[in-house]
Amino acid sequence: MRNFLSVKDVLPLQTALALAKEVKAKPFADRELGRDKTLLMVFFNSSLRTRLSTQKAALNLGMNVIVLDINQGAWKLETERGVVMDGDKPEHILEAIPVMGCYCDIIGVRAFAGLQDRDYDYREVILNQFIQYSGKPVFSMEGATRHPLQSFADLITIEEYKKTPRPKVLLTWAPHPNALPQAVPNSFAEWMNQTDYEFVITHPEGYELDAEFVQGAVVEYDLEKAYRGADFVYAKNWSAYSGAQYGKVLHDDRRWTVDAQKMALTSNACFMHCLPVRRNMIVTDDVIESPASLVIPEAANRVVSAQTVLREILRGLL
Ligand code: AN0
Ligand code: CP
Repeated sequence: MRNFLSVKDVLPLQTALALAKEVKAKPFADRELGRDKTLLMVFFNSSLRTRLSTQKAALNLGMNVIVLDINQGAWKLETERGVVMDGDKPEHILEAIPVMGCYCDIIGVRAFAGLQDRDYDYREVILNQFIQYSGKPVFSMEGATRHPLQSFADLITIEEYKKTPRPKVLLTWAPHPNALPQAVPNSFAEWMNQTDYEFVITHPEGYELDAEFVQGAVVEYDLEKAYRGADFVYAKNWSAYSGAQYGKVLHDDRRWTVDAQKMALTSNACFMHCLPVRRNMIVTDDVIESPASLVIPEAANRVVSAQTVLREILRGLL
């Protein structure tokens, strides 16, 4: 594998899951693979899990790790070509990226959607610039449109906890005070659509996702029907995708908060969320604290997804 940006880079999923199982069973089996190799993790946005789990994954593989927070201590970067740089940004990303490439063997990038310009966001300008100008393999630590390391960890978690071969997986929008990107739900849908699960998406009208990610999934606007018989309830907030509403919070309708009443409609469903989560907005205290909540094992599997991906990229460098 050269770059890891979406599910397409690890198909077929059965193979990816088998590799993840190997990594989970023997996390230190490949310590020589990463010897004298350096991972650079570049963050344009905050992170707890991605930062720690990806670093841990690299250390398990014997790699060295450097972390750069663009907004804390680095020069502010201009990202648009052709700009007369007389403002507050002392460096252009077109120099910064090849320089970063000189100091490492693999680069992980986190660059969220700005939610101002849908076309710009959905072109994944920053990730693509890293691929084009760094000279090194690049993997997404959440881009503008996808969060594939999260979705891979979600899939591993569902495989570990499912009680039927084809579980019903419900992706539900839930309220949040701020405008959040569509990357997590887009990516989750993209991965679920590669499985043979029964996959259903529910959200209030106006929060429709890009059809490229929804594909053949069932979109159910009736909350009761959506929850009924679900084996997994995967909650996430996102801002509007459609037209002029792009990036906006249309409302934060609390009827969509995941609570015990809705969970009671399911087939004893497990609760999932990528974290960080706003309690009593997205999900009530009692649901997230219940034995059905998988949020911690799900976060733990972020090491497994990152290590599986890094191992394949390192093998590609041999
Ligand atoms: C981010 C998002 O919704 O994309 C990161 C999630 C992993 N969440 C927040 O900014 C709260
Ligand atoms: N789930 C996730 O990616 O968390 P962080 O934003 O803390 O990395």
